[in-house]
Amino acid sequence: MTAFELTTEHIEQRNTATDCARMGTRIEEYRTREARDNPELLIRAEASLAAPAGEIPEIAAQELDAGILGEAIKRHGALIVRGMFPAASMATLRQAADKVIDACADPEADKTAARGHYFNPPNNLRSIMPNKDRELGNTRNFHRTSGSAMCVEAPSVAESLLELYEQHGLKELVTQYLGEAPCLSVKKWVLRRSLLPVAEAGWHQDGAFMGTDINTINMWIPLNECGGTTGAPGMDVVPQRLYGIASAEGAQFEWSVSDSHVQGDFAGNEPTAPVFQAGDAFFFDHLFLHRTQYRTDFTRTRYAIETWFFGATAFPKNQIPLAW
Ligand SMILES: O=C(O)CCC(=O)C(=O)O
Repeated sequence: MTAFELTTEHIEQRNTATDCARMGTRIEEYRTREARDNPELLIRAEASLAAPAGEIPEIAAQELDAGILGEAIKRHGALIVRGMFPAASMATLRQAADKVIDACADPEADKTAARGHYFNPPNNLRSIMPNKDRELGNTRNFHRTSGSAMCVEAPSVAESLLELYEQHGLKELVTQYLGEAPCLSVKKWVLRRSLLPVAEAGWHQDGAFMGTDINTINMWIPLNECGGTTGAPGMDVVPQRLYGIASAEGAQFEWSVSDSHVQGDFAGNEPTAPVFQAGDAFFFDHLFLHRTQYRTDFTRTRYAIETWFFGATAFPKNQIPLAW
């Protein structure tokens, strides 16, 4: 792996017009593309893969390769990679997340003069949404009230992230894991800054709203220490490979799973809340059951970046794929 560091200077020296045009092109490349019918799925129920209970495997960044990632995802649904990204890059990204999330909450941000490295959404963001203004407005509103923002709102930050990922071998890793080139997603590439107090979020599998005829891997990067009893929300997870979407019976949303179902139905794989450090990477797929960690005594904000990668021919169109 490389010693590449992402700095604020690096982001702010970028050409905002070029980055914006490039992000627009990445989105445009998938406008008329459809996923293949009946793609060969990476995850299929196989009795021989039944995993030992209760653990999410952890490795150091130097140990990571596509074989280890594939094995962990197939058997456990998830993998924690310790020390994937350097601390200084994570500090840069915390500052960038503050600026992007604040800009997205600012009603004046869309005025041309206020656009820049931390807010400069491509023009085709509205037209790429199936329900145009209504969908873009609802999506932005959801993020505004959740303390998050889509990376594509700030193409210079998004392009810097792609560079960071590439420098750390992610493009090759994800390509090998998916068995084809990856794409990313307008809707599921997100900067997050938790709001305090943390609201009780629904347990969910992303496949409940993405669909399941897809090949995916999410890389969730905490930008500061969180989880366990650190005082900042990490993730609550069910440490078990699932092969389908769990029942939404009794849950708040049709895509979520009730807490009593989660607490009662996974004997030997009870929910757990791992401790994460800035720069760890938490990989999981669309069948993995999780939620924002919930406790009533959080005192610290948590920053994170969620990046979903999909197979270039096995993607959920409703998440608005974009080319890498
Ligand atoms: O950051 C969080 O708390 C939630 C992230 C999440 O649900 C995801 O990455 O799918």
